[in-house]
Amino acid sequence: MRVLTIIPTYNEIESLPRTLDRLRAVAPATDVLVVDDNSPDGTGAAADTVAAADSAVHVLHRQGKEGLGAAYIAGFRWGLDAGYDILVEMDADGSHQPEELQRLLDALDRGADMVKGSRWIRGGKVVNWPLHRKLLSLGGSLYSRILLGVRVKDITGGFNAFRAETLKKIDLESVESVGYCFQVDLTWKTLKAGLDVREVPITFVEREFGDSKMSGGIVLESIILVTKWGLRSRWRKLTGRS
Ligand SMILES: Nc1nc2c(ncn2[C@@H]2O[C@H](COP(=O)(O)OP(=O)(O)OP(=O)(O)O)[C@@H](O)[C@H]2O)c(=O)[nH]1
Ligand SMILES: [Mg+2]
Repeated sequence: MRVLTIIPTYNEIESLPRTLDRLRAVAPATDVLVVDDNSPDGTGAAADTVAAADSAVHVLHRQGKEGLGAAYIAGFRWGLDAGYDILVEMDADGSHQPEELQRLLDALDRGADMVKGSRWIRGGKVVNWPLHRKLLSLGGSLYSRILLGVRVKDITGGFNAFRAETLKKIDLESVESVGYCFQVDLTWKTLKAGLDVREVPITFVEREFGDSKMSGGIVLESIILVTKWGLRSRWRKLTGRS
């Protein structure tokens, strides 16, 4: 099985080299694709330096900042075209532990179509997050769970592994979200396709370096889109349309 871990970056000059070092050390058989949106701090060039010395590391340079969702879609297309069997999403900022990647891959091995690293199931943890971030994440997950009628506990989580077939079955073109709502969008599309989404516990660690890209606009996007998807799905059920 060929595995590609996709890492989107925007101004992660301090975090990215550390994350790449850890990932290459614990998962040497896994290839990596950094998707950089022309970071002003030179993250793209730093990624190129690593890639020049390590043939398992690749870099996709994009013109400008278009959001996490667009970066991942470009990364998925690159990975599917290159024939990878498994595609993984991982943040550059050290919040997702490369040492826990195998846990996600093992769950795919056991038959899941998509595996989510989960902070909010037994065994999952969050380290160094202030109360308001915990509440925002828990609240966002709870709201999505109720509106969409799904059981996934950490639907906004961004440490995810997919079989290539899963990504081919969901319509990536119709992904409409830009911020972290993208993760809800992908999970929702996978569930709607009738596929098997499982959660495994992870330890999520607050970034040590650089700035979060989380904003009020990203939260608002999430509330609007999740409400729209939830109401649309209920309406379709009521009116008998699929
Ligand atoms: N290519 C690209 N990467 C992005 C963009 N926005 C965020 N990222 C990356 O996506 C990952 C997650 O972004 P974060 O800023 O950590 O957002 P977050 O994890 O939702 O928020 P925090 O919990 O505050 O860290 C990081 O590796 C970012 O560098 C973007 O517009 N383009
Ligand atoms: Mg982060």
